[in-house]
Amino acid sequence: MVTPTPADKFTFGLWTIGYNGTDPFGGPTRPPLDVVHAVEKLAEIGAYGLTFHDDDLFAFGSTDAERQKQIDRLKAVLDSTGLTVPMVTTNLFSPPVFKDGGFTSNDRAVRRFALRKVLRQLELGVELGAKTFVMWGGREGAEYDAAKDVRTALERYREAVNLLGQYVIDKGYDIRFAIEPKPNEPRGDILLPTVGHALAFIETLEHPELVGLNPEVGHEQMAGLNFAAGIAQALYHGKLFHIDLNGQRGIKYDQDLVFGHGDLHNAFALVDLLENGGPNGGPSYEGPRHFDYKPSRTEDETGVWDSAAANMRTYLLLKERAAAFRADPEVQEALEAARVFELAQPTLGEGESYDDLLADRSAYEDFDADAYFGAKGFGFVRLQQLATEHLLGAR
Ligand code: ASC
Ligand code: MN
Ligand code: MN
Ligand code: MN
Repeated sequence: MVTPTPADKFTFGLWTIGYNGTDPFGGPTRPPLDVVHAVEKLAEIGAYGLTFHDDDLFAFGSTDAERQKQIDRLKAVLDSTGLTVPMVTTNLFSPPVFKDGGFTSNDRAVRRFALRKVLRQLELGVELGAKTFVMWGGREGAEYDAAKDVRTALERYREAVNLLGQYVIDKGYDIRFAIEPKPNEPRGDILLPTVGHALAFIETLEHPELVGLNPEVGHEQMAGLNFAAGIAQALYHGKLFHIDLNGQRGIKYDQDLVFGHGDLHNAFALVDLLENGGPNGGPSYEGPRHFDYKPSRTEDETGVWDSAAANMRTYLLLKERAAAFRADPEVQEALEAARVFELAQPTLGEGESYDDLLADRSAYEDFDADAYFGAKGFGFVRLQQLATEHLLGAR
């Protein structure tokens, strides 16, 4: 049950297992990881797919021949292992040309170059069968208020995403876009910093149906937000197109720890939501469970594969615990007592108008607000303790 198989749809970024340990204070602690070896190892440990930025596979500035050679090597190992590429993305953050962003750089030539780089990677993604194209705008932002006209930058962002949407419509491609919010790092402040900001932006697009979200656990937690709650809202709006799972411990730099090596309670709530759909049902997520983590720079290659396996094992353990939580009769009774199911009941009766509500004396004039809940509680703490005991394997 906790042995991953491709049916679990676990995917990894090539940049995750390929992270060589470079951070702002030190260079690499591990040698480069070749893509063929990476895909073979991922297949061995039970993963379903690989994702990548263009520059993860072929270095920025590669000749067409060098680029094609790497694509051919990738295709061959995908064939021999059966691994898939369900998502691709573009690096618009590492090359110095993107130091003020890609789609929203103040410099127009950079913006045009960024769009060409994205279109090229989009073509490759479609060729490899990817269904999602992620856009993480890590450099789209600023350190200084005077340096970036945010409203105009959003207009350029919109122009770029509209162009991409029109492109896939005209070409008839079966691929959708997923915006990945992040509040800061590497920029002091990043545009579309949270799930909520991105949801509002998407509604302004010419083809909002083509664009959803790729929320990352740590990115929302860097903003002090509840990730599982953000995912519930993304699902509610039909915008959970993809997901980046990892671990983060509070409001600090982007840690990209192994999934669960952070707020484990919230990871439990998240897996319960993704796998069981929430106590009152609702739209569900069927896409890949994608890990965007970084094996810590303290680890050697064995540690890299141990950490990759740890992501999947923790997810499956949480899935097992969440199923036991939902199946526990005492939990069902506690949910009932906490009125969690009552929330599914509309506030107005069928066909009831505001006039009917205004005429209902029991709703207001005769409603004793002080007495109503004075003596009785909801029992939310008991419910959370039951969740905690299931999470701990104590029930
Ligand atoms: C992505 C993505 C991120 C960043 C980061 C690069 O595509 O989802 O969070 O790039 O992992 O280091
Ligand atoms: Mn991150
Ligand atoms: Mn990510
Ligand atoms: Mn990341």
